Amino acid sequence: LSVEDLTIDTGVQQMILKSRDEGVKTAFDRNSEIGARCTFGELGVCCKRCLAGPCRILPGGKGPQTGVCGATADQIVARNFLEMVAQGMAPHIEHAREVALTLLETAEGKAPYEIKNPEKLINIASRLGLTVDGKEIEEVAKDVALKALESFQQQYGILPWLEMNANQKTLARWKELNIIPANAHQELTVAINRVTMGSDADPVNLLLGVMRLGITDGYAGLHLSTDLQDVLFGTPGLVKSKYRLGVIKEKMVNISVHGHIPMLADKVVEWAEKLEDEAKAVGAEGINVFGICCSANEVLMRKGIPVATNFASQEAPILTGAVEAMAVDIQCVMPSLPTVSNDYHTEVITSLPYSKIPGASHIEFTPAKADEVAQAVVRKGIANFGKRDPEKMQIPPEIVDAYAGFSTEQIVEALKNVNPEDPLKPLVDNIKAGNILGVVALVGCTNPRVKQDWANVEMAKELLKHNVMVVATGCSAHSLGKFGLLSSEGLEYCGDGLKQVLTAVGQANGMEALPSVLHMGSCVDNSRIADLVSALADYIGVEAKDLPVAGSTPEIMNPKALAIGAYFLAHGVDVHVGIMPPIGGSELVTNVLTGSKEEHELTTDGLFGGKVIYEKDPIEAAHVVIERIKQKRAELFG
Ligand code: BF8
Repeated sequence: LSVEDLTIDTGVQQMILKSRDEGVKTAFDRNSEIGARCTFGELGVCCKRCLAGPCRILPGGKGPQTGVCGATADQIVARNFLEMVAQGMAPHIEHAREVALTLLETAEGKAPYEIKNPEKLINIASRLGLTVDGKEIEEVAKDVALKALESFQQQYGILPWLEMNANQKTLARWKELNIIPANAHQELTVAINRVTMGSDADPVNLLLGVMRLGITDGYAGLHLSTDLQDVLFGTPGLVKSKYRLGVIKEKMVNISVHGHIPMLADKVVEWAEKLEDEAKAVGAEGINVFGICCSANEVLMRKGIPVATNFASQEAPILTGAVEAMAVDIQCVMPSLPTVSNDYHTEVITSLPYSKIPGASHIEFTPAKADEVAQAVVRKGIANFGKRDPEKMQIPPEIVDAYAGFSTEQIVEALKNVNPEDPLKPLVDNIKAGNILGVVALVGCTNPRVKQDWANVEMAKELLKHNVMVVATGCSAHSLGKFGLLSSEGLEYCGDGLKQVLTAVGQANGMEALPSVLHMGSCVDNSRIADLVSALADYIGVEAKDLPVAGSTPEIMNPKALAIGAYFLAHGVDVHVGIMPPIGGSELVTNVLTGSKEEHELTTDGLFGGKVIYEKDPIEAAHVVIERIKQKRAELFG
């Protein structure tokens, strides 16, 4: 395939060509080499639950239609899907647990972080029903951290963050379906238990289990992480930054942060500033920290750190020959990075004891040792500056301006400048009037199976053109940032109604206009999108399922995005996927997830109010989503 077929990012195209010249393989090459995917795997009909198998069901009714134990395609597909969603949820709940422990250690004076947002901490404590009056802020932080840790241990009742946030009507529906989680670790163990050989064999019950995991993911993973990170690192506000590989600076020590959990990334940024003189002493002009994937989002949202690229092209920064160190933590980090860096001078540094990669250096991170580890990372970068091979250096020059930092709080602040007494009114009025047709959250990944950034960008443009307000997180937001959609440049793609609203709100805030798409953060920050949707639903007096809103993940890669999708779905919010999850081998499972309530009684649409929409063409997908939005508008506003 030509590079134009692999990615629309011209800088990445240049790096793929360079890698080929230099005999280095990237994910794009490996994707072509893998070729057509295994049909059984794609359809979800391969069962590896026991040593009597693996068994696989032949599609189309030919050959064996059950495994050795008698499991049917419906049962096999449902169990595999539940397991995949559990695998997607685990990283989020572990993320949240680690942040909660960091807050606890910070409160106890054992970890070198601050409580950057005491107001948010107090607000959370009060909503959790904890006493705050007369307490030192550290004491409140400790109480909140301990309450957060109950999300992983309490045996009965409701997840604390769920109880604190959920809409009562939605909660009642979940109670009726018996899918209220009490503790995230238990949910994970139960999920694995129910899919083991000889356990849950009821496909519909298994799919209800998927929704239960989605709820767990949203409240014990996403909400908990975002809330406690805001307490520790500050709630994001409007920042201006830059995108694309051109953010790598020829004359500076370049250090990349990559992964997800912000504890190390935040400290690397801090120590890069503090150790600037040491970089100058080796002949560099300074230290330039940039990000990849969701670590990028965390430090972009709070500190305006620039972003080089997203998941599919994470090897590209190394190929520039100008990156001294890449500090990684966990999730979405390709194990190929140290192999690629063999041919360049980049030092890939892993930091967690349960996430090592052969060929990488390893500096073990704990919150207590955060300063020490971050200094070591930055000093490794400085030490590697002199090891550059000028012959191999090539930095694609393109840079694009972008705005980020649109936390729910920031959005409400911006709206307050339009209507101080009733900030949500202008937004709701414009939705009612049709200037804004609806809201779509463009979330998730890039995936070498899809031309990088293309589906994300085309989907966004088509939605904007039809006056759909777009908010974004994760690597999707990065795709949009690279192509000017996170700035007012993107207004040219917006329909008139949306353009007017974005301009009016922007001008009320001293900007030319708001960006065409609002960047709301990392993948755990999908909680922010949920908060915004809940606020709108509460304002109108309905549930999330009744609103003209949807989620879309055109270039989905990681099962984490499926867990987030299940979270949206449990709230009755449609989820568009550009790549079909492995459920096609079961008509029943496919129907439950993608069918409309009018067509089948027992669907997520019927039970929850939202469904999965599969469409790989982004323009087609935008129109399917728009039709559903129109349908929900008609039901809501008549
Ligand atoms: O959590 S969007 S490729 S980096 S999984 Fe991974 Fe997907 Fe990127 Fe962030 Ni989310």
